[in-house]
Amino acid sequence: MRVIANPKHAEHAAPGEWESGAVIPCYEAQGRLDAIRAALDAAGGFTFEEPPKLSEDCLTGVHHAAYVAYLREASAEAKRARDPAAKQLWPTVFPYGPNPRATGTRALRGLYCFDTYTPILPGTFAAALGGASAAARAADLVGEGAERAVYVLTRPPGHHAEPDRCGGYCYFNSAAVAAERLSKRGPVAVLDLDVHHGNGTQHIFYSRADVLTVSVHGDPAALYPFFSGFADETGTGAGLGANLNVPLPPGTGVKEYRPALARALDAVRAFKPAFLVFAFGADAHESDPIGGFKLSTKFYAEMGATVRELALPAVVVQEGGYNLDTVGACVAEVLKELQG
Ligand code: Q9C
Ligand code: ZN
Repeated sequence: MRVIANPKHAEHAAPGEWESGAVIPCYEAQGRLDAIRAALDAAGGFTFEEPPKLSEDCLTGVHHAAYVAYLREASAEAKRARDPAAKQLWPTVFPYGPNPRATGTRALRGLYCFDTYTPILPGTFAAALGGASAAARAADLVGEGAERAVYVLTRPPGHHAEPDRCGGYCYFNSAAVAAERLSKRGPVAVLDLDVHHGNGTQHIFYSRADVLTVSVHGDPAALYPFFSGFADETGTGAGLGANLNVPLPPGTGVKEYRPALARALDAVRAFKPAFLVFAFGADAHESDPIGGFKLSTKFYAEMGATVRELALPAVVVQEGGYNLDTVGACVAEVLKELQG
């Protein structure tokens, strides 16, 4: 299988993350990508390449131009700064009140971000654009029919990124970039099996009838991103009926996940898409430090085989998965079976 790797991922590495008043090591670390790559190397049958060019054009239709410009300029500002504190831009205050006015830099930090997990660092823009560009390349290869399945090896992840906000370690929504690109050629289904709800992807396509978004995830009453991912979110306007959320309780294991996955795949089949975008996270694995689900490594092979039964040309985009000792095996199992 061809793997399009984000050449710039290492330029983004958060020094820590803020949790309940303390700074802890950031789960979304550079080593994640190295671990996945090592596992695919060991498995064999994967070839690695970079996207031919990095271009902001692929973000059109996915992210607002003002947000893209903000992320570009804020990253450049962090790069120019000499004071170490000014090399990390963290939001502290978020919009409030009936008429929030964001003019100064501190307001903009909160305007374009929805949580405290997602700082802007000197290399954030380049790393995020590298992932989006890799996803665009993969979509073109699959869309042209040159490949049946292509894997996008990238970090930071993307599925929490909203049209005009970063959050959840995500800046540009690479899966949405692939889906938007493919949607020019036919209807697309996005299947999101990261343990967290793909709020950004849902939002980006919420009113569109030509892109189905389906997500199986931890119940947002108990798990990040908390504010969306509920079962009654089904789309709006022309997109009504083209969004499916399957929330599952904390502690979900294979027995409960299997029928939820079957339901998600039935919805994909019923939509009759021409293409699949598979937003894949390994953070539903039993060893994941933040997911709270209990899927086994063996089940990841079953997941790949089940998705393969859809028989759809597919772009697989890497999302979460935070145990450096197991994330590689999960990815390798899924991709080996998906490939057949
Ligand atoms: N105590 C993705 O998996 N919350 N994002 C972490 C840890 C943020 C996850 C809390 C989780 C974001 C792409
Ligand atoms: Zn996740």
